[in-house]
Amino acid sequence: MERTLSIVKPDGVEKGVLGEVIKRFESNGLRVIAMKMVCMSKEQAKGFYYVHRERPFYESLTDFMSSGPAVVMVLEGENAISKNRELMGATDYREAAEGTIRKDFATDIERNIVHGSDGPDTAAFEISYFFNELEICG
Ligand code: IDP
Ligand code: MG
Repeated sequence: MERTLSIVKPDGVEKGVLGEVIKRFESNGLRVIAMKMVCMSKEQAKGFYYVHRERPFYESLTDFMSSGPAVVMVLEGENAISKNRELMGATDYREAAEGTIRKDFATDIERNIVHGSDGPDTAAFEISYFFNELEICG
């Protein structure tokens, strides 16, 4: 069993695809073991995406992530990290495989509906960024 952090980003909440995204997780062996809606400040978004601080899109990305409500979740399942990445699709929706969340709902490389941890270390950091142990029902 593995855990990963998922975020339905502000564009996903705005577009009303929250339920559809969760449905895809649940029907593909990923269980939601923690969930809440958050309105990140610019500073909180910058802390979350600190790894990207040198990238040209850092300012714009953190403006976007702090622009409205997002839903953060801990998903648990077998190979949860790679399974979630597979369901999400490529970062750029134009390169995402058919049937993936980004292919189906994203219309912009930055506003791409979902976030998912990319490895065990980032999953541990990202889960602890939003949740304490009491909030995780694993
Ligand atoms: P990922 O979300 O698929 O793991 P990362 O490379 O970790 O992709 O990038 C984090 C986020 O930054 C992306 O999900 C997207 O919102 C944004 N992003 C990545 N590359 C670009 C870009 O070239 N232009 C604008 N935004 C980008
Ligand atoms: Mg990433």
